[in-house]
Amino acid sequence: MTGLFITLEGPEGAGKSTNREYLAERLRAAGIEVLLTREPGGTPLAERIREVLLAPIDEVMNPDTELLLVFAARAQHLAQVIRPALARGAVVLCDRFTDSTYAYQGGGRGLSVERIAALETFVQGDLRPDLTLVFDLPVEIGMARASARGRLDRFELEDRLFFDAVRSAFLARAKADPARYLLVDAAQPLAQVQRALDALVPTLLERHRG
Ligand code: T5A
Repeated sequence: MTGLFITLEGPEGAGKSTNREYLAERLRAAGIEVLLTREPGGTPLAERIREVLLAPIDEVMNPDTELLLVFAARAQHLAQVIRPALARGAVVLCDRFTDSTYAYQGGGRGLSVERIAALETFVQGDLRPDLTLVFDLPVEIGMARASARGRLDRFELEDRLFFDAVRSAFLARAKADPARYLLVDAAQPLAQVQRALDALVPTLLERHRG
């Protein structure tokens, strides 16, 4: 039995966490085991790496260091949580995954796609998400939502150019592979976003069964 691996992606404040919970409730109502998790993080050790990645520090983190930390956390998360859950047939809903690496370390930091792709293959083998929901919204709306929460993390302190590049990278990836990506207009009121997710549930149940 193999499960279904669904990732939720997009810039800060796009509603990934909110909608991950919503989608999980809908799928659980159909009697399916749903595992909710997130990156960076998802295991105690990977959560410690997350703290290193997100905490603002005086030292500039080298982009390669950042890239390796992200993939170190991912290797742990895959081994401890994601692969076992998929093997027992669960639906895994993961808040951010490797598309965030292409968007933040690739688009934002300017690291090459080839370098990221090499680590993706090294860490994941041939595992890729079955479906990726990209929650898209203008940078200023996302930042306003994130700022309303209070203290900003190391990424949220980046400038507008960084977040424009992040958004463009997500959009380019979604456009290049419409079979795997579904673009969600996350600037709409939450009720409308959730109606779009409701419409997706029968397809997800079908794919999980099939
Ligand atoms: N990172 C991560 C990398 O650089 N490389 C990687 O490979 C990976 C995996 C993680 C950081 O790590 C970086 C990227 C990130 O900067 P995070 O905390 O996991 O950080 O991610 P954030 O995007 O910062 O999390 P947020 O909580 O800001 O965003 P969400 O989850 O998209 O948004 P959510 O659901 O918490 O909603 C934010 C607020 O908006 C409201 C919600 O109620 C909430 O108050 N909201 C809406 N309001 C109006 N209309 C809607 N449609 C709304 N949807 C949500």
